[in-house]
Amino acid sequence: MEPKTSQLPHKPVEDETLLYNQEFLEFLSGLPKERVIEKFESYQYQGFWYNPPLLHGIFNMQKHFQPCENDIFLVTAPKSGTTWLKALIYALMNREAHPPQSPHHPLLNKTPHQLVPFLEFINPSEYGSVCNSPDRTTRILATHCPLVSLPKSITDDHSPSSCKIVYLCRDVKDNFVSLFHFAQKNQWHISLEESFELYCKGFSGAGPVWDQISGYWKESLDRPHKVLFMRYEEMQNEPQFQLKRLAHFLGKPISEEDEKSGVVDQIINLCSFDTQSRLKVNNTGDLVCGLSNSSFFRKGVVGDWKNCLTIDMASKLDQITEEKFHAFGLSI
Ligand code: PAP
Repeated sequence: MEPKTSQLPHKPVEDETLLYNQEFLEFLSGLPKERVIEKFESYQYQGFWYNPPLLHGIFNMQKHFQPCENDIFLVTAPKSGTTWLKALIYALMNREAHPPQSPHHPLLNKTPHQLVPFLEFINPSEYGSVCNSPDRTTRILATHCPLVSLPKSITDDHSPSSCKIVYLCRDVKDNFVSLFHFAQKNQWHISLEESFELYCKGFSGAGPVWDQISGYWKESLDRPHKVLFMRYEEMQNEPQFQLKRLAHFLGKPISEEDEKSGVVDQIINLCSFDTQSRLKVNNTGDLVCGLSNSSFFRKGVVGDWKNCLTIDMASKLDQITEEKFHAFGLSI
C-alpha cells in the first residue's frame, strides 16, 4: 500500500500495519521500541526517538530525496519556532515577487505550513513538485530531522554545494512548555508530570532535543557556509539584525534599496505573532495532517515556562542542558 503523506508528526496511530508498506514495517521491527503513552510507540533510530509517522518520513527521505542547487532546509525540533521561521524565510526569499506590504501576499491567505512543507510529510513521488518561489529557482523545505539522519546528499559538501541549512533552536524550558500545550490542544491526555519525564528522556519528536541542537551547533561552527544556527530568543530580541543575518546567509542580502523601502520591518510585521495569529487562515481549518491550524499559535513569547514549570522542573532542564552543552561551549 502506498504510504499516506498525511500522517501526523506527533499523533498516535491506531493500526500501523494499515498505513505503511512491508519494507518500512520490517525496518521498524528491527529498531528499539518503547510504548511512551497508551497507543503511542516510539522507535529509536540513529540515536533519536521518533513516532512512526515522523520516522516514516525520514526513512523515505533517506531513500528517495535528492536536493537541488539552492534548496533551503529549515530545521527545528518541534515547537522551537518552525511556523515563524517558515513565514520569515518565505517572505524574505520572495520579497520581490510578493512585496510584504501587498494585500495579496500569500502569507495572508495560506498558512506558513502550506507554503513551506515538511519534507518528511511529503510523499516521495511529490518531492519534485514542491515549488515555493515564483522563479522556481529556490525550494524551501522544513524538517525536524537530526543532522545525523539527514540524507548525505544534503549534508555532503560534494552535493549541490549551494543548498543551505538554517537551524533554529529555543530555550528547552519554553520548548517543553510549548510542546505540552500542543499535546493538550490535540488531546493526547497526558499530564504535565508525565510529559516532563518523557521529554527529559528524549521522547519529544526526534529527541533528545539537546542532541539535535548540539549536532547542528557543531556543524554550524565547522561549516558556517552550510549551516546557520539561530535562536528563537534572539529573533525576538533583535529581529532586524537576525533577519539581515538570515538574508545574508541565504545569498539574498538586504540591499540599500531594501533598507530604504523598509522591507525588513515589513517582513517582520507580516510574520509577527500578532499578525499571523489573527489571520483567518491561521485560525480555521486543519493542516492536511489533521492538526488544527490554530494549534501552531499560542503565546509566541520568551519565558512562558515561568507560568507552567515548578522550580524543580526548571532546574532539572537547566541541569541537563548544562551537562549536555558544557563540552560544546553552547548555551541557550
Ligand atoms: P512545529 O515545530 O510543530 O511546526 P512551532 O511553530 O515550532 O511548531 O511551534 C509553535 C510555537 O511557535 C508556539 O509557541 P508557544 O507555545 O510558546 O506560544 C507558537 O505560539 C510560536 N509561534 C508561532 N508563530 C509565531 C510567530 N509568528 N512568532 C513567534 N512565535 C510564534
